[in-house]
Amino acid sequence: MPLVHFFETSFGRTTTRRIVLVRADAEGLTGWGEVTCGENPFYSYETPETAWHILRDFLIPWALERPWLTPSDLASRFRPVRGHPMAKAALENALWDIEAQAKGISVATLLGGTLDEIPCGVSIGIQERVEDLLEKIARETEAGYQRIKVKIKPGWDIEVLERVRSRFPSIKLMADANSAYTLADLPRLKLLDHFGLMMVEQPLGWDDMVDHACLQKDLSTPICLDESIHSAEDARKAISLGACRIVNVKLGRVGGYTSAREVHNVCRQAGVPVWCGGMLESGIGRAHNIALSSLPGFTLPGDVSASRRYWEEDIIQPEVAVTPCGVIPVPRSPGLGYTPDLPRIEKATVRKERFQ
Ligand code: OSB
Ligand code: MG
Repeated sequence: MPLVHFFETSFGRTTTRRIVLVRADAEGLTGWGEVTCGENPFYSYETPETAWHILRDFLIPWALERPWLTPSDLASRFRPVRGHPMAKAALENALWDIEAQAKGISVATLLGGTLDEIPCGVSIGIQERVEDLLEKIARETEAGYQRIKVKIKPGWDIEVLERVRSRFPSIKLMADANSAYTLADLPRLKLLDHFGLMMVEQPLGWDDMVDHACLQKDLSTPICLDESIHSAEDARKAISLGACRIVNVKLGRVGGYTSAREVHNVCRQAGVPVWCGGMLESGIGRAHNIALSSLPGFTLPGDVSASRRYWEEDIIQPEVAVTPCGVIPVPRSPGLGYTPDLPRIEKATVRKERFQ
């Protein structure tokens, strides 16, 4: 699926998404999940090909074995596979969709979600020119989005943030470095404290907590961890080390709803706010993100935004839309609350495999 606009981070530019969807049929009901990995092993090691392999050769055969009673039981059964959280999440989440439909409730309700609407922010990638970024921030702010996240990397950071702040002195602003710095950049990173940022996301190593704890001691801007958090245990360790004051929860990165809810619970207990990140999802993954964001600890605006920011034509009906106040209402109809558009999905499909 081609993106409406390229999306660039410190690890590269994405123009077209290759998305693996999981469709599960059980007892006359159909559930959907999305593998949220990137096309290349840059954000994490997973790719559509590794996910296909892990799903086909391990997770799907295990899911077809009985008995299992709940989606969370299946998550436990997946535990012997080390890593590959995005492959696991796609299948587990499809089963939450089915379970919710079977009970006649929404996925949000099944999960224990309490929020009726979720506050939305946007993530704006690295642009060719600072003027393009300022233009985009103006547009998204006017559309009602409650906070702006900009991507930074060495060479696109302090000067860019200075321009953004001088044009938009009072917007809620944050920066995401996707691991583009090391502690050797400490003097430069300390300059981030001048911009009144809500937080800086994952400035250091993608698998690091120790250096982030070191950095947080010298930084008044809160650090938010993304890449480093894969489980509730990771969240507990990061919080106890002082490696972050905020956590970005992504369903794919933590391996599905069961784990995402545990991460949420650990953070909530510790008084650490969480928000839901994004992975340039199609409508299927986006709908799951909305359900997750209804949990009570999701108090900060996340990266879940309108379908039209990504796609000419999304693969769900209705498309995800954001109100002028910058919120998405949480659907309470059975399942995801958005209907997969089968002809659209069929049209975009290049490979299919079926298991019985
Ligand atoms: O680090 O949050 C990130 C997109 C792809 C990979 C990693 C990240 C992102 C985003 C975009 O920031 C979030 C979105 O708009 O879906
Ligand atoms: Mg991030």
